[in-house]
Amino acid sequence: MDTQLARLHRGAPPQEDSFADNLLEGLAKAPKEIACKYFYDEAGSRLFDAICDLPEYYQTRTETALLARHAGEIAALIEPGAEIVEFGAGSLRKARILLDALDNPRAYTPLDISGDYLAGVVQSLAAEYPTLTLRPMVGDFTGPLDIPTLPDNPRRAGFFPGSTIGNFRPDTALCLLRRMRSGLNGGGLLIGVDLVKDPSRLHAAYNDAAGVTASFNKNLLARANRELGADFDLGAFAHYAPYNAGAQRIEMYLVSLRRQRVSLRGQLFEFAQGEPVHTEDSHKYTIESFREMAARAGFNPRAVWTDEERLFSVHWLESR
Ligand code: AVJ
Repeated sequence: MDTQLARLHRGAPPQEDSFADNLLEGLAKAPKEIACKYFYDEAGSRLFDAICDLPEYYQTRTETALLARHAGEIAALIEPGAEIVEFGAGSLRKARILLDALDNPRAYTPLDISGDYLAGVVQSLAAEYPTLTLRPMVGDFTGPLDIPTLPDNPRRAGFFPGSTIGNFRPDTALCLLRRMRSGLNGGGLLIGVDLVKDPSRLHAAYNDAAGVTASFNKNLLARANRELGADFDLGAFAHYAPYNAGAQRIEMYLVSLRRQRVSLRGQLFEFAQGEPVHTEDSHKYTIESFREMAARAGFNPRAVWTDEERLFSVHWLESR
């Protein structure tokens, strides 16, 4: 399917092929790390869906409710006939809420590193939205964005829900927002951002009682075993996800419970007892701090919607 999909970056292989490279590189670093974009293979995506349904994980249901509640207002801001560019084809549920509310959307252009995932998205939407042009593009949206313009040059609107922006360090997030802004050709960006709140609430969301987030984290090791023939002992690593209040972010690690050696593609990697592997950051913002960053990226922060408890925010940023 990959070969039939348009590529976001000419010549570059889809990022799903580079898990091995990232792992070999990241495990040779001190401190060790694995990039969080590799969580989402089929098993990982299923685990993430399970996270979204957890009682402790307020983000998905809060954002979905915000989108549904304010869909009319959002549609008016986006204007009729728009091309929606989604950065990372995430939940079809959110995309549908948006597409259903919009006045005569012209095209839906989901960008994702997984060609298989995009194929499924297109298949689900094609029959439902017969007049919508579907333009899936496989590639890493953190790279250059060369999205060809449609012949009738519709106005673009970016869609970046799920607080994925929180996975990037603030300086990188700023660069990414700048890039998105230029890729949108003057169109605005609808973006979901998780908010700073009581640390115990944040802690619970990443340390759920059922252990789903722990399985999600350890899926990186399981994936390495499945795809690359590594021999990680999943029982010999602990999920550890503290809230760093100074940096306003959740940090996720896999911590080696004993001194051990893991073999991967003919290389041996040593883990000391207690040694962490960093797997994810999830930055939290205040409404004000996020609007400030968006302004520094060249956007004009317009509307913002939040829930009664101020758990999550959805922002409409205009280009200026
Ligand atoms: C999808 C990146 C928003 O940071 O909350 C969930 C991923 N990691 N539980 C997040 C995640 C652990 C999630 N994002």
